[in-house]
Amino acid sequence: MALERTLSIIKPDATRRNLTGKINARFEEAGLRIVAQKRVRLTKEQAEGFYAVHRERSFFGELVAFMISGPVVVQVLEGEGAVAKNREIMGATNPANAAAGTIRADFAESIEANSVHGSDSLENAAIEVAYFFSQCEIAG
Ligand code: RTP
Ligand code: MG
Repeated sequence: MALERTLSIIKPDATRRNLTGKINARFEEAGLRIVAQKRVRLTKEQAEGFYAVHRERSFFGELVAFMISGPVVVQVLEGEGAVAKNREIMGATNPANAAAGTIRADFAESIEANSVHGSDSLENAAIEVAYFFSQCEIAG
């Protein structure tokens, strides 16, 4: 399997509950390396741009409001098959459907406040990493 990079976001529900370290430990235990990381407050425009694929969905306004409701930690995870591996350890979008032992099963509050984002394909990972990080901010 190839070495990949994927974009991860620790969402406001998780930063509010001080879960950054616990979530980062899950990544590291799974063999993913945090090669870039910053804690930021997204602007409305940044959140809308990031989730633009969902702009026609009924939950778009609420999703954007949630993502700007507190600080987030945006990060680049690197590892063998990092995109799929991260999706696996995150668990399903709705924590009620997330497999036992996944981040969302253990930490998410709801389908919206579900603690983490992870890129869903290698192609989107490259776009999402570039949305938040320049090359010189990533140290692999
Ligand atoms: P993400 O993009 O954040 O990694 O999550 P995902 O792929 O598992 O889910 P996606 O379908 O891309 O949805 C993006 C985020 O929108 C919120 N959501 N709310 N109220 C709802 O029915 C609903 N559905 C989705 C969640 O925060 C989800 O992660
Ligand atoms: Mg998604």
